[in-house]
Amino acid sequence: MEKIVLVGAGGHALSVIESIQSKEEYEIVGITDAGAVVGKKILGYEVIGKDPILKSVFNSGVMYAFVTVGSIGNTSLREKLLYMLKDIGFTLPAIIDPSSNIGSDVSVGEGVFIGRNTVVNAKSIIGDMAIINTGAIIEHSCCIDKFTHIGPGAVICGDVKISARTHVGANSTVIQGVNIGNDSIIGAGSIVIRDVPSKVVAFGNPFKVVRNNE
Ligand code: JB3
Repeated sequence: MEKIVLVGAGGHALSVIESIQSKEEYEIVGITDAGAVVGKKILGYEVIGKDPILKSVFNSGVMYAFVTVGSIGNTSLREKLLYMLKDIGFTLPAIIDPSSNIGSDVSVGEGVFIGRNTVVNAKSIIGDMAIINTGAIIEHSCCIDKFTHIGPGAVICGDVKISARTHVGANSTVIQGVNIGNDSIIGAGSIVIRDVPSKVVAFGNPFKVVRNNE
């Protein structure tokens, strides 16, 4: 097994750790966190310190790292942590839960998390650092751009394009062929039946744009 260090010891880490544990691919050597007490255990794995220790973790031979801080509408911390880890030299793999069902000719970028009981159908592209959370469905030929988070149970129908850093809330449905712009937030339980511009907050059935997300 390859050694991996996790960055962030909150709620999202719980989801990712369970997926890593379900496969014999990576051995977790510890978790860095900005606030948690060193020595605290998260599902059996120790908080080993704050991010400045990551250089020494890399120098000790750990080549893999994963950002286990999530995002709900603001991806700036995940972006900052990705660039910090790459500067040190870490490789960020995709963590794909073994219960997920991934179709043919699907492309998955670096640092992506695909959680439990998800489906990603043929010819979809999942961009770097995207989160496809528990039970989400990404139908065929979708493009989910970098840092975008598809929340638990969301259904993204075929040929949908969702641009960078957008958040689609839990249990939302996006019908086929729709384009959603970058840096937008679709509230939980929304029904998206036409294109959504960039940098807006929208929710409802059918959704309405309620404000800018600048
Ligand atoms: O909804 C679902 C299924 N998951 C949510 C996920 C997507 O987002 C989850 O329920 C949470 O609401 C949220 O999880 P996340 O991002 O882990 O948030 P939280 O539980 O608040 O934990 C964030 C952790 O990151 C805290 O322990 C912080 O101390 C830590 N943190 C903040 N800044 C940091 C940094 N850790 C490191 N290593 N470096 C930082 O710069």
